[in-house]
Amino acid sequence: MSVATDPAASAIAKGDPEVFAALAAEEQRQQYTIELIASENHVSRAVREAAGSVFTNKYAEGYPGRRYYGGCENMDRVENLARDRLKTLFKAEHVNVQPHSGSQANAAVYLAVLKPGDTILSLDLAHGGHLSHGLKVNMSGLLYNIVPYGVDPKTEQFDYAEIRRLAREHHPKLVLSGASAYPRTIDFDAFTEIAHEVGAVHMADIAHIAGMVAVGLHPSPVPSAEFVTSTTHKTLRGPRGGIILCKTDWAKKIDSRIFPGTQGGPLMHVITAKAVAFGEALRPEFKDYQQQILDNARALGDALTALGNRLVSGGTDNHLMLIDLRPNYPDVTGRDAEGWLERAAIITNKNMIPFDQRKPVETSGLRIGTPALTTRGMKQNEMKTIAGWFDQVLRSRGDDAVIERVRTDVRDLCEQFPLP
Ligand code: DSN
Repeated sequence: MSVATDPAASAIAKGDPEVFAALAAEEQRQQYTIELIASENHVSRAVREAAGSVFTNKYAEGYPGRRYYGGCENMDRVENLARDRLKTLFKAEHVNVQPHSGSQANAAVYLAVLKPGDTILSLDLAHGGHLSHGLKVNMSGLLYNIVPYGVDPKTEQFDYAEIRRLAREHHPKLVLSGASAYPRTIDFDAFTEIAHEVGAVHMADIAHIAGMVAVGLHPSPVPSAEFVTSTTHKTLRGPRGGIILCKTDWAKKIDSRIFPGTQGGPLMHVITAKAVAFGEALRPEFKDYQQQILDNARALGDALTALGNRLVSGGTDNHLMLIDLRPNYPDVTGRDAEGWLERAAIITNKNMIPFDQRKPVETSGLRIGTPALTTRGMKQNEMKTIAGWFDQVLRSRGDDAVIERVRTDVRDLCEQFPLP
């Protein structure tokens, strides 16, 4: 059994066989599946070591130099390293590395800027937005008045004139840019201009594209936006978690909205892993990695298009694409496609496409992306092969024999590209 965790050396294997069985099975699953979920990645051994380290044992409420517990000398060291590296990476004035997640980071910005009932202008979830940007049953939608913008029906891209019109009409206090399913370059400067024109602040959530922004392969919102939030585990390839970057004027307020505003003790083992990941992202190889993500996305998109697929907005500028299943596979829903592909060891997620007529549990689209496969060392040739398998599974409408054959081929390919 080729699992990364050696059973002979594993304390879990010795003391808790039930949990070890799940862990070993997950390592096998990750090794032998093609991970196309655009928001997932495989972190380095160093990041995993940090996330599983003794830093998990410690309370360190507060910030470096101002803690509410004794024994925090090494907590300060590692949090300062994470902060300094993150500031360098994004050329930010102030950073906070304590948010437990992207949603926590977003909540802290809302609480710093807004009062309940204030208006946020943000991307509609059905057009590629995120639940923490205003879903009715999320704290963002429960506490604030959400005015959604969508994409243009023809281009399926942002129409900045329309976003400006909405801002002038509704006078938001916060204009939110950023998305979880938008395949095109975002003009963050245009969002800042729109926000400032109506006296609002601009918050950019770059969770998906943070890796590309860090290396200059996507325009950065950091110079113009008051706030930039992100997760650390997508293209940035760190541990699961969140971060906030902001202008110096907002530093004190933001820090206080994280602790004690919305969180207690920081997850110091995760902050340690963030420090390691930011260190990795500062190395020149990280830019090569981001470029390869983009090259792979382009190759995958081109291969799928050559097979007759329609990509929302006609293509991709970043790491992800949205496939409109309707033209090539009539009557196949995103839910069907996700399920059949999973049986063939190709992992994707169903996703609404703009103006989707189907329900969110069904959908007419699939979202796929290349960060995880690129980490394993796959390149353009593998993307072409994967596009072919994708098409065979969907065209066969989940035929058992086709799925079995593709599953075997996927296993052979994965064998050649071990996890980090
Ligand atoms: N759930 C993430 C995604 O898949 O895009 C966003 O938080």
